[in-house]
Amino acid sequence: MSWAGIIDKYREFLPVSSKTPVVTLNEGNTPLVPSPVLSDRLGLEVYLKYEGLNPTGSFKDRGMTVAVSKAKESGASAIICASTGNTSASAAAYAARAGLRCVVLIPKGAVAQGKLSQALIHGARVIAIDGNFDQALMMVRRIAQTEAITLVNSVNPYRLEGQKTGAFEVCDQLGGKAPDFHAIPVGNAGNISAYWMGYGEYYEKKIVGSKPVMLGFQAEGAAPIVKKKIIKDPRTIATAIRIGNPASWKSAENARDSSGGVIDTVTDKEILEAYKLLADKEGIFVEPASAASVAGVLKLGRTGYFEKKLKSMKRATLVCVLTGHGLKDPDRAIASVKKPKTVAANLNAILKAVKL
Ligand code: AN7
Repeated sequence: MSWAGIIDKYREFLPVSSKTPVVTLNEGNTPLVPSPVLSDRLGLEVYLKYEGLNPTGSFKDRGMTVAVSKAKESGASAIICASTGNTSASAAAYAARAGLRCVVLIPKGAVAQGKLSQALIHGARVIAIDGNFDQALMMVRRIAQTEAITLVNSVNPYRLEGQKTGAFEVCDQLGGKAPDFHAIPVGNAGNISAYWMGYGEYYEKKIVGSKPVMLGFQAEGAAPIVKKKIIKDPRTIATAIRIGNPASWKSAENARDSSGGVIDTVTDKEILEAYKLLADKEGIFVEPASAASVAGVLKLGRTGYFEKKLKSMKRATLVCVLTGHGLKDPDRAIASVKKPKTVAANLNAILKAVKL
């Protein structure tokens, strides 16, 4: 078998041993797709790391295979997480495969349908709280302290260990080079921290000769890191990143500052424009949160950021992580387009409607 998941592929970089029971759905190995439209607009060589093609449709599977394998190794019988949706979908699937019970806390009414259906169909016990993600995270942290249940949010270090393999793959796919720029949406800030860790490890081991400039993007109404304060009531249509007090706040700042990068905001309007652009011009369907990385680099492009930064770099490469699949949030897609027209079942009416 050629690909058996990220633990099999990157074992030497991960905290596993021959005794660890590997719980995998063959996550990882996602395509790095060239983006002609963004390359043209930005004057860079742009690639899209399509993480929506992981087994449960988001990047969360990379961290979850490690967290759930380690939970099983430690003899746990149950896992718990708070989630804006994707973590719960992934936790539920890996728990099902591992034979563990799974409990998830979600903010009521703020999780996209695709994600909710995943958590439920995999048999997780789903509790909606009358509150937001930050409150849900606080609750599960408390529960995991006193109850016999393993927390699998990204405060569990095994999650970031698994997620750092995204950076390894990008470098491997670029032929043993790190990109010059790495753009990524920021919610709870685990993924930007994990990528920075991954690039750092490949650099330390001299597998690559440089590290990228890290570019993180938060939604305008949910941008605690940019605004340097906790947002009590975060708001954005990108529900995945509707987070006001990120768990990995400090390490995200470290990734930004050590790499000479930026963490900036994008408006919901900019997110939706990038979402449509990817679908219309590149044939790639992502959920709104994922489009934040693309919205962000387009914004930086408009302000001349790359030209200023690039004086010395020729043919610079930029990788945007597309964190989740568009099918996660079908309601948003339907709300963003014209509804299909119904016509009589006859050829004339159909041809008239098609307007060839
Ligand atoms: C599609 O599922 O926090 O900055 O509970 O689902 O590592 O949090 C999801 C986050 C970006 C932000 N894109 O990543 C959850 C959750 C998508 C996401 C993020 C999330 P982090």
